[in-house]
Amino acid sequence: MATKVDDVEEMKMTTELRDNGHSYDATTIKVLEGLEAVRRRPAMYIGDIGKRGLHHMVYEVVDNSVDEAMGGYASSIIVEIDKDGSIIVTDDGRGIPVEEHPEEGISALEVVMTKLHAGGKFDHESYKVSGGLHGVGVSVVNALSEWCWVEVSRDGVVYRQEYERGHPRTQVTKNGKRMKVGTKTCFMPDKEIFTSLEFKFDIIASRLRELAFLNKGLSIDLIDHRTGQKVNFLARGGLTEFVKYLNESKTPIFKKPIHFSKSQDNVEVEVAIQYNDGYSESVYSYVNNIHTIEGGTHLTGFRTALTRSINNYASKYNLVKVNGIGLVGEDSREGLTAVISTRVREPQFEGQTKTKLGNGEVRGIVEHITNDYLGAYFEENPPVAKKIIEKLVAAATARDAARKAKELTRRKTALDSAALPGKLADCSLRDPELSELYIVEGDSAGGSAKQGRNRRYQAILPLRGKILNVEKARIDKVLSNKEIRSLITALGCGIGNDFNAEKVRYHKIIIMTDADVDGAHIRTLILTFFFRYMKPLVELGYIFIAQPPLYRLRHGKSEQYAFSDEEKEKLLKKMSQTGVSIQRYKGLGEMNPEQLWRTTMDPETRTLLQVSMEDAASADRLFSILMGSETAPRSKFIQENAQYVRNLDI
Ligand code: 0RA
Repeated sequence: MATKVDDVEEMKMTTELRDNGHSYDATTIKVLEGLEAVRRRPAMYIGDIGKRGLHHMVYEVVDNSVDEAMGGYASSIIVEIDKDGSIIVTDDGRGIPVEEHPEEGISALEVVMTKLHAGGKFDHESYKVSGGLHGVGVSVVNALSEWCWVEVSRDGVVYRQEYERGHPRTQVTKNGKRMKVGTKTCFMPDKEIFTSLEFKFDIIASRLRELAFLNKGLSIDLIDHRTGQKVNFLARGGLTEFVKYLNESKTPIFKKPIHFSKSQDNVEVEVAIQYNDGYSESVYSYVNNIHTIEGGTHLTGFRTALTRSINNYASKYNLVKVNGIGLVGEDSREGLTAVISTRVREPQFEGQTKTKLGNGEVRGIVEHITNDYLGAYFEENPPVAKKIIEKLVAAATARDAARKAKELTRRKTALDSAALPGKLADCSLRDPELSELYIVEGDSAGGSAKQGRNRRYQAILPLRGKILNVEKARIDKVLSNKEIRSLITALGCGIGNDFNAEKVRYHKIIIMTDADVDGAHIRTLILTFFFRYMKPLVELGYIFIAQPPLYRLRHGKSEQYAFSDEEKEKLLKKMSQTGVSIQRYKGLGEMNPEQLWRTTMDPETRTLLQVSMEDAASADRLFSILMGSETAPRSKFIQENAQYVRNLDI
């Protein structure tokens, strides 16, 4: 999420830039062969040519080493960011084969590095991913690198080959002796391709941490030679540790996560579960180490089995006594933190972002394994079972109250604009793709925004004061909060089980708060709401943060705005410094409608930060640390991340 200050900086992008990776005129698309195709249309292979795509290059190389580890051949991966900004990935696996490839007549290493989709040809047994962002093959990374080299240590010899923009620059040569085995790949992303070349330690670290949790016992080091920063990830407990990590700032209702793993019909299933005393659900599902954002058959199987096992136990021992209300799926997930990791031979990915598992057979397998295990577990651990059921009965009772509150909101939503909140100044266009909603802090700034906006496509919703902290409230309380109700009604997409992203009335939802500590807090509160209750809007990239200026510099008739202290200094130098008057904006309310439009709302001149969610698990944990009730993890987090949170009020 764009809550970290450094990420926010990185996410400065105009609409134009964002579209860059995909703006290919259909008439220019030819059938291209080999790596030239990759260089002509990089976005097709790695998603985009910005920050995200750049980091996918690292993941792609690391994934190959992880595959080797999953096969049981490697136990350590070292990722280094070198001083020059290149990446080095070293593993202790068998080494990429170097002998002549029977069909191609060249070294297998050269085939792997220079031919598209050659990656999995040697190894039918492994769980390689077909399609999607990962699994495109290391040749794609090579093609998009200014230079690249690989060293393979096998049979006591080091083999080496170098490449330039995907083409071999040397033969595969023997380069000395080494007793160790493994593969070392180094690449420098091509500045002709990427709009940004700077690797972020934190972004790479998040993915490596996730991989370490998902691959029990695999040691992954990250070393940044630019700064000397180092970290090692190793999770001997696998998903158990993942769940504990996610629950770090929450209060679990039993100590040891429930953890099991089993295979059936070539599908491996691993699950860890721990309930906490909070209200939100944090369930993360993976297929072959890929986060399935949209879920799929494995997740459905898990959910069905969880609700069934709990209900079975509860009715067997007569534990559910709330007016005959049984526990439904929604109740069984309150305060649930769980990770489901599956390994599937030929995964079919579906959905808008190709992150939804479609394989039908997986559902029954996960359901069966989960039912079997949980049934036995509850019988053997009655105190845990009772604690869970006690909590969920409370949830079911609250569900009743929530249903009433929700119906109120829904009835209003169902009506047309007559039922929209009174404070909303709607736009006249009805096409969501062209419509923008500004969520504005305070009535006075809301007033300026209403006057300054382009009313054709910009709607304004002022929110008064701080909205409810949804991290600390159950859904019934969330839904009875006036400010949140206005927001839900204005958006028109419902909430909870009725949520439907297709109904959202605006595809740009822009949070505009003051550039001070309070503003940062309100922004985080609103983001927490979106993250917990309307996550797909975040995933679809509909949530933005407006960037109001911090200073106005005036010199005679010329007027300039600065959005950071550095920018102010630069402008001061340019404007000759004498006779420049500087105004520091403390709030949006100090700008008149004209100024607000020009600096913060006019698509021609404004900068919007798009809130992205590369790493949902980390964002989840971040929100519970920032907004939850435990203070110890919060102070620890602030001490450790002082540089990132200086603008957040916590
Ligand atoms: C296929 C076969 C063998 C090794 C690998 C793939 C391999 C690929 C990568 C990519 C990064 N690190 C890797 N390590 C190993 C070995 C076949 C054999 O030795 O018999």
